This record gives sequence, C-alpha cells and structure tokens, in this order.
Amino acid sequence: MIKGIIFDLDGVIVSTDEYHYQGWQQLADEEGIEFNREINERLRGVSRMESLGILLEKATKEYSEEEKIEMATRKNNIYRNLLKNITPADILPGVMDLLNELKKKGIKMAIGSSSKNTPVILERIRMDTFFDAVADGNDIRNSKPDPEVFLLAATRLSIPAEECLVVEDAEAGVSAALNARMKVLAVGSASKDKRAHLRAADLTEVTAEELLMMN
Ligand code: B16
Ligand code: MG
Repeated sequence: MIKGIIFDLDGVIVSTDEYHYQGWQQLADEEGIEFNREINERLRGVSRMESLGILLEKATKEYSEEEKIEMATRKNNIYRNLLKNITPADILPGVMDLLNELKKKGIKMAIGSSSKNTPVILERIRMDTFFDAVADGNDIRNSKPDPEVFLLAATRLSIPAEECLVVEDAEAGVSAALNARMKVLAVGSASKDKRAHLRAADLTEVTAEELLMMN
C-alpha cells in the first residue's frame, strides 16, 4: 500500500525547467559554447555543478575550478531573476486537484528535489507550508540518480521506502526512485520511460485512487 507520495519539484509541481534552460543558454552564449534544447534535456533532475559539467562537454578550452564556480553562480543569478516571474498560476495542470484529494485522504506528501532553490520556488507558488516534509539539494551529498533525496524525504515522513511513490519528470529521477525501491509515476519528459510503474502526460490524467492502489 502507498502511504506517502514524494513529488519532484521542477517539471512536476511547477515548470521552472524553461527558466533553467534560459539561464544555461545565456551562460553558454556568453562563453561561446554550443548549447541547445537537446543538450538541455540531459540536465533535468541533475545538480547545478553536474549540469555545468554536461554543458562544458562542448567547451573548447579547460576551465579552472574557480571559473566553474563563477559560471554556476552566474547561471544561478540569471535563473533566480527569472524565478521572480513565477506565481501560483504556474503550478502545472492537475497538481492542486490531485494534491488536495490526497490530503483529504490523509496521505503524507513530501518534495524530493535536486534544486537548492526549492525554498524560494515553494514560497513563490505559495506552497511553502503545504507539504509534510521537504528534502532538496541543500540537504544531500549525492544527487539523482542516487536515491539519497528520496530516502531522506521518506525518513522525514516516517514512512518506509517500499510504501512511498515518487512522481518524477526526469530519467535521472526515475532511476533515483527505483534505486530507493520506491514506486514511480513518470510524467512529462519521463512519460516515455518504460521502467516507471505508471506513466502519464501530466497529473490531470491520474486520480488519487489509482495512485494509492499501486503495489
Ligand atoms: P538548482 P528537480 C532540478 O530540480 C532541475 O530539474 C535541474 O534542472 C536543476 O539543475 C537541479 O534541480 C538543480 O537546481 O540549480 O536550482 O539547485 O527536478 O529535482 O526538482
Ligand atoms: Mg524535475
């Protein structure tokens, strides 16, 4: 039986992924490094420094550690500025109906995100007090596909991993959930991932009953 549900943030609750893309694209343009939406797909669910590592695969020169930190900070500043545009209207379709239904049924819910900007995003969409627990990029050493963030979220919910379901939009996140021995609902970009127990284009397509019946 599913007793707890752990939601990824970017791409599941709210679409900040376009702003991540714009931040990385601007950084790449400033540095004269080739970058596009296809490469950007590989950054979903991956930590900031690992994302930079993927972007730098196309670089024609070596960068020092100091330069890399400066570049990641520059991208984050662009991204943080864009985040000022986010409002509760940006919560993705089907999210609030499903979450309110689950809450009524007494299901515990958490956020499990790689993002260090999770607190500011939850505040922008006025969901900073909605979840029973939050585990994010500020709490972990190993990012998705490592299961650390989801295992921490389950611990904070006081629910065993086998009784948790993860909702993810990234391949790395689906791997992380499977590595944590949790059930996975893959949505959006990950909805083609056959490893997931359940797949949907978005959360308008699933009901609370359907999720809770998974075993
Ligand atoms: P930050 P999620 C992830 O969030 C994003 O999908 C990924 O693109 C980003 O690089 C990562 O957070 C780190 O974000 O730079 O804000 O710390 O999908 O795990 O909620
Ligand atoms: Mg995501």
